[in-house]
Amino acid sequence: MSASNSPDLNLSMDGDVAVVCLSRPIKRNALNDGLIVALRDMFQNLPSQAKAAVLHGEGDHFCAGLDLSELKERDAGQGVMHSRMWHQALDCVQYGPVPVVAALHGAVVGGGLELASACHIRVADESTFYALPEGTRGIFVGGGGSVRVPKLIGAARMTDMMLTGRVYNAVDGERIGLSQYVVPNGEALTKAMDLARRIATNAPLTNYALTHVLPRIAEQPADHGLMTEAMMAAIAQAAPEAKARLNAFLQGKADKVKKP
Ligand code: 1HE
Repeated sequence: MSASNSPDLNLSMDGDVAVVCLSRPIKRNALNDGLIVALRDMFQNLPSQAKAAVLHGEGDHFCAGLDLSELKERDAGQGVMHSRMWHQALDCVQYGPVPVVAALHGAVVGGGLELASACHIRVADESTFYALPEGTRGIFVGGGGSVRVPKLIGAARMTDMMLTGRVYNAVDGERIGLSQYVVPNGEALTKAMDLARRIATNAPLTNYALTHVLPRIAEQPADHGLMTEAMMAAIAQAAPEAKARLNAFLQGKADKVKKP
């Protein structure tokens, strides 16, 4: 089902998981303006039954980043607006209604890495590689990468990637924090779906706190963060669903935490 104005972005529902697919494999899922606007609209208007989402790419690569053929002469003002359009769209992914799990394979480069960084969990298969070729193309990140990527790997590693063109493979990407999981080739989508189904069983308010409140707390000075945490904790534990889940545990009807 195409639920956006772009033929290159598709949505299907798998139970209560929204599965969003970048479907422009002939251009390695490069993100033109139409796709960026479609991503914004898609994540602003996910079906109400969605409790989690998975984002993946069709073909051999997750995403080749900005569609370089659209990088025409822009004046400074137009450049700002273009970058802000990306910010708005990727904010809709990060601060949409549900947690988003990215299933990565092949190239996750430039704006593709910026998009993956806006998701809440990243699962990479062994074919995945990460780069920020903006540094060698004479440009700069413009899709939120300078804010989100250092939060994952630190400013020093991002600086290295951009100054030297360093490419990380899947295993090293997981080691430094670009993904949280590495799986065998071809298994990223399956793993991402498993995680999303599990996430969908959480109390919606807990998922909301993790996707909307935790990143804000992380930006606050410690004493503000602790106050925000106390507020969120009180709101979450007052919800009827929290009480029901806590009672279920106390009555021996809920799963214990198991040693892995
Ligand atoms: C593209 C793009 C693109 C492929 N824009 N058309 N991103 C980059 O600098 C990465 C550029 N792409 C690549 O390095 C490679 O294409 C890949 C490693 C991703 C894949 O390689 P491969 O051998 O599988 O494919 P290909 O033959 O290079 O590309 C297939 C077609 O896709 C080809 O078009 P064709 O008409 O000749 O068939 C390519 O031109 C096209 N294609 N990538 C446009 N990115 C908000 S700021 C963000 C700034 C950035 O993201 S800068 C980094 C951009």
